[in-house]
Amino acid sequence: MPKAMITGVTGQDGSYLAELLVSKGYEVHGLIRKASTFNTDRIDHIYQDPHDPSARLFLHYGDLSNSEQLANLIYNVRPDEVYHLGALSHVKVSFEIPEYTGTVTGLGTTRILEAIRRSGTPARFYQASSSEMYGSAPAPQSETTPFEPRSPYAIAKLYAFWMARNYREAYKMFAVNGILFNHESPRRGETFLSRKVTRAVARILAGRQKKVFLGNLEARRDYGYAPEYVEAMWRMLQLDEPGDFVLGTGVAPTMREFVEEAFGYAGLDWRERVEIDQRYFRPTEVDYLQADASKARRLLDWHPKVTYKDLARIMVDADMEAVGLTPIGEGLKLLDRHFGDWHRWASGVTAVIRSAGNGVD
Ligand code: NAP
Ligand code: G4F
Repeated sequence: MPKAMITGVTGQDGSYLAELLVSKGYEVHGLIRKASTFNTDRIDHIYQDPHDPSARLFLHYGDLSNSEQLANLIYNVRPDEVYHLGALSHVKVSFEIPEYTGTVTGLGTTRILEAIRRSGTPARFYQASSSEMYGSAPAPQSETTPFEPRSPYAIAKLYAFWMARNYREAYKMFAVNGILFNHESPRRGETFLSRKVTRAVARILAGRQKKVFLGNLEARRDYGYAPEYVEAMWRMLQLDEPGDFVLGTGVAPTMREFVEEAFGYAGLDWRERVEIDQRYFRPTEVDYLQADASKARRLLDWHPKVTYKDLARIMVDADMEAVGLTPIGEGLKLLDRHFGDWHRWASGVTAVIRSAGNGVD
């Protein structure tokens, strides 16, 4: 049975990836942080008591800021594949805690790479690189576009990108960079734009909230559906040779267009419900991210199906269900049509959203 280790297993992508790998017959080991509140909501539905012989997901406490724990874990588990998804992933927050961002999002990658190297395990390594690294580089961006990062987060990710490349070249490690453009889902954290908006739509419909405060709505993001992206992460580690891959849909709406779509789907006029608040603007913004994912189409046979309009419907439906409303239903039909069972997340997502409580913005 192949063994995988996932850092960031409690996050959006980590939870979908854990599901995918368990469904493919992997034994999955996830790194989780010790918190005083429950932080495993997104994976509770696939977690079983480790004493159960059919258990396939095992969780280990650790932190990306501590190399000793990481080294022990990799030495003891000896995974075949390591998916390094853990990071401080919020761009706006990275401006507020730039040093911590460097330690976790940047140096965290070095700690894992070094733990693999020193353990002598021939593990394949996936680095969660980001389209944010392109910053102000003109769109569309591909694997050959020079990076022009515009945030502490992007700069930390760029350092990590080059560390993965360096270990590939220096130590012949099978290390890949997935340069992923924005991918969203009902499991997206509540403070990212897409989820903040779809959650607000549902809560407005339920009478729990009157309006939502947002920042710059003129930036463009290439929006895809997260489960499709984790499938491509796995494909990257099955290749004969390691490489770097851009993943995105090639379609980049403004955030205003996404807001319009989500509110419009629910029959609401967004102009009556959205207020612009300077607090949510960034000191430096990334204006235009649009993927040229032709390499992934060619070498990974990767063809994402979900558009940003579909995404608005899927996420509004899920958030409506979470607040106890009957979903409008187009999003659920889209998932059925495109994917069938795996992406229906019947047990998982609803529970996650229900337990998410009020959150913050
Ligand atoms: P996410 O939902 O924010 O998940 C981040 C994960 O990292 C969580 O499990 C979090 O744990 C964990 N983490 C944070 N700090 C940690 C620390 N000090 N030690 C150990 N674990 C820590 O992010 P995501 O959207 O799934 O993204 C996954 C990865 O892809 C991230 O590296 C992100 O930067 C990158 N990425 C994301 C996108 C996107 O559009 N989603 C695009 C490009 C790249 P807690 O649950 O305890 O907070
Ligand atoms: O949803 P966002 O915070 O995502 P952002 O900054 O694009 O970063 C995400 O995608 C990256 C890939 O390019 C990942 F690497 C990163 O980890 C993360 O997953 O913001 C999207 C856009 C920005 O232009 C932001 O300025 O929406 C704008 N925005 C407007 N109002 C807002 C808000 N963003 C947030 N989070 N909250 C607002 O109220």
